[in-house]
Amino acid sequence: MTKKIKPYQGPAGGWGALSSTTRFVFGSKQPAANIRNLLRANQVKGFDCPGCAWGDEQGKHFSFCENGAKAISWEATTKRVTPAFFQQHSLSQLQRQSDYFLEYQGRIEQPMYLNRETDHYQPISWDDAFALIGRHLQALDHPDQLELYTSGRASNEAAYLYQLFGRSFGTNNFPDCSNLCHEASGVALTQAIGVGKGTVTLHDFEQADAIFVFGQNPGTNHPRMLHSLRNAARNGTAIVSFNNLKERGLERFADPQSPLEMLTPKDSRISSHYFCPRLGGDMAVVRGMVKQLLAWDTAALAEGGVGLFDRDFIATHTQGLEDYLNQVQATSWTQITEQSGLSQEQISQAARVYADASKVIVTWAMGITQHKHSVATIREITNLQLLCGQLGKPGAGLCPVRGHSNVQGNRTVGINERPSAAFLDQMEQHFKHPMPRQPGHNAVAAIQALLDGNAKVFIALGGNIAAAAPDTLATARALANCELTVQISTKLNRSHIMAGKQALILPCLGRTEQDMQAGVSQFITVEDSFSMVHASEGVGKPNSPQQRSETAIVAGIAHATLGSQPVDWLALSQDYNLIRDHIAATLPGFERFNERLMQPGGFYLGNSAARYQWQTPNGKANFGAAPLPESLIPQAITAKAQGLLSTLQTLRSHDQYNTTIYGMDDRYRGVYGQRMVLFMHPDEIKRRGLQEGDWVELSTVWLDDVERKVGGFKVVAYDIPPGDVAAYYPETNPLVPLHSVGDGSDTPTSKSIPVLIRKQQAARII
Ligand SMILES: Nc1nc2c(c(=O)[nH]1)N[C@H]1C(S)=C(S)[C@@H](COP(=O)(O)OP(=O)(O)OC[C@H]3O[C@@H](n4cnc5c(=O)[nH]c(N)nc54)[C@H](O)[C@@H]3O)O[C@H]1N2
Ligand SMILES: Nc1nc2c(c(=O)[nH]1)N[C@H]1C(S)=C(S)[C@@H](COP(=O)(O)OP(=O)(O)OC[C@H]3O[C@@H](n4cnc5c(=O)[nH]c(N)nc54)[C@H](O)[C@@H]3O)O[C@H]1N2
Ligand SMILES: [Mo]
Repeated sequence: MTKKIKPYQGPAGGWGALSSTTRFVFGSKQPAANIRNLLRANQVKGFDCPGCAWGDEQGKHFSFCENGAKAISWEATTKRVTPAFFQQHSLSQLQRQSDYFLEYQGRIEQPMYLNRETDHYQPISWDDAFALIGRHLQALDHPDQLELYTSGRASNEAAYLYQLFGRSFGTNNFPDCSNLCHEASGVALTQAIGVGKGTVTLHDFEQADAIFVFGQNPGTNHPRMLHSLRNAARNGTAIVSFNNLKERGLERFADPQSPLEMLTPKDSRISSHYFCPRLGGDMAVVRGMVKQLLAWDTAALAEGGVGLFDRDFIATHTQGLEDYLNQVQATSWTQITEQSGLSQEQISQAARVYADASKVIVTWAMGITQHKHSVATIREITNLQLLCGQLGKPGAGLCPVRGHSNVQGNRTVGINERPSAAFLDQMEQHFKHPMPRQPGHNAVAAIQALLDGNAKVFIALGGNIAAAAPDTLATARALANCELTVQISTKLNRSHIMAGKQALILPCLGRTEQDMQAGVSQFITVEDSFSMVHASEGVGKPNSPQQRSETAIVAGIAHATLGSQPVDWLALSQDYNLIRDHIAATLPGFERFNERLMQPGGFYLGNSAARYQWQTPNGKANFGAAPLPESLIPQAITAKAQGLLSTLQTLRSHDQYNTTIYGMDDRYRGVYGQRMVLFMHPDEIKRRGLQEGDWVELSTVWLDDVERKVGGFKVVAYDIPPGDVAAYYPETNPLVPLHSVGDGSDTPTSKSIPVLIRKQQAARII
């Protein structure tokens, strides 16, 4: 593997994407199976691509992208992690291997139990594994000593059964990947508009006059979104991007599925305007836009015009305008420009585009949600949209672009540590079983509970908490403290290695594989970012006859723990229609669930805010009137730092899916054959007496005295605001303090970590 840095010149997509897709699909041992799989991705009959949560365009013959192809081919490998593999590799040996090595070994073949005496995983039967879990859970002093983690790939059916199991057992401890991801969006939108989801549908993207994209890298993480953006750009829609980095996918894109575009990539522009604010500067950007709009509105009114704001909408639907506008007036341009890193002129330019558009969509992702003031930032974005009535009409609205393909569905069906009383009442009535009322643990609280010894058993329905969670060393200690850790997984990962005193790996089927129960092929359902619920049915032959569906595994655990209370778990796992009937009986919007799934493309769950029904305590859409944060990095930290502080964002490369590393390239950022790089502005490199290519170590400055340090990063000069730096996740997770979290969301602040950078003599991983 050659390591090099070579800036990328072409559009996103294009020949690079085509050749990478081809390499992935044909380079594996089973190209025919990969092609068959890809042709069934995101089709009416077929499976939902496990890549991302972007919506499906109906009627398209191909509906996958380069990174979807990677996700599908990666899952559909013929390679297997067998008992012989575990005999060869002790746990201590596996601990020294990279994340790439672990996942690359293939699919886990059969259930495995960690024998601490031999330091090796060894086979265990399904029945014995379930019985072991049942014994542990029955021995707990309190149901809240159990933590039930979920990653957003789980189906609605598996997730529903999982939450029913947890609640029937007596706990609301449902930490999940959302807590590390879009939690702030859910919190802010629920406060403001009464529903924690986006208000737009895919169709709205065709009708918008302007689309504002904040803190998101769709070229890598939601490549199918580029089709929507490209089509919109061609139709004259203004696309205004705010990103700390110049991401190629937001600049230019050529559709690898269009021969014409590939040969004549003339009109590949995506963004009409591209601004690079400082990390965490977006709240100030939006505040500035509103300040400018307010000035224009006031001037227009003074001249006898109608003004810019939608006064009818505001009067009928909202509360809190006056406090908010007072807050806007009290915010100075000096503070706005300092905090955002953009000039007043740049912000006014963005405001002009906004004012000129009659229909505006705002989208965002992790660049917005993983900061201390993320909830306030999303409230600010919502304020902007409310002021101009940009919600609930075609071509306008709010669009948090979700991560995992079914993360939104998991939440909808009850993976929530703070369920509503109405949901619990309904569950209680339907299942005639008491449901716990005390709030449960989110991801950070669960890790803390494990550290404190207040929780003892950790079960994970997918994901890789050991690598995905912040403060890697603390998380490792938390997992090691467990009496039992259980990982329901497709592939080997860090969480199997950073295990509890006793540990199980339970291998499951993936989304792409056929799931036979009682002789009948089952389908599952998922919900995308646009609240579309649809069926997904795997087509591939399972990689091993020993792997079971997630639903069957959850049912097995529940049966071993609770017998047949309050439902016959095993019967439900034999026929997923029965689970959907329970969903229909307990969740609003799922009436006649099985029947409505028969519509091609599924059905729209609806969004109350898009219908102007505000499910907030005061029955209105609410403006938020938070001041800008005093400073982006807490002053106590700046005071404590002895040296030149930088703000680090931790982000994804083009060749990874969260903690799954497919390869060592990040093509659009010009990085090849390596991941241990630190992107820095050339002036910053100089200011620190460094040079490109130097090796550095990073250490976090935080309020406690814990040393958080990683080393072996190579300095790469990059177009990034001075003072901000960027490096890949999960290598940098040891730097994120467990309790450095978003206000009101508890999401780790993975996009703004105060760090010191020191030169190292040679590359050395600490
Ligand atoms: N191929 C692939 N697809 C994926 C994933 C994957 O890992 N690989 N992950 C899935 C998941 S779970 C998720 S949540 C999504 C993640 O999708 P993204 O949110 O696109 O993921 P990140 O790589 O974290 O990128 C954050 C982007 O925000 C920018 N940014 C960071 N901080 C700021 C800021 O303060 N302000 C502004 N304006 N910009 C900022 C960064 O430069 C970067 O472009 O993708 C999903 N899809
Ligand atoms: N520093 C930093 N940390 C972050 C982030 C960041 O930007 N920076 N992003 C955060 C975000 S947005 C998220 S969503 C989390 C992700 O956190 P997780 O969802 O916990 O992690 P993933 O890497 O997506 O999980 C990958 C593992 O899932 C298993 N898997 C894959 N497919 C399936 C399946 O179909 N079923 C089951 N049961 N298992 C399967 C495989 O074993 C694989 O190893 O990470 C968060 N952590
Ligand atoms: Mo995510």
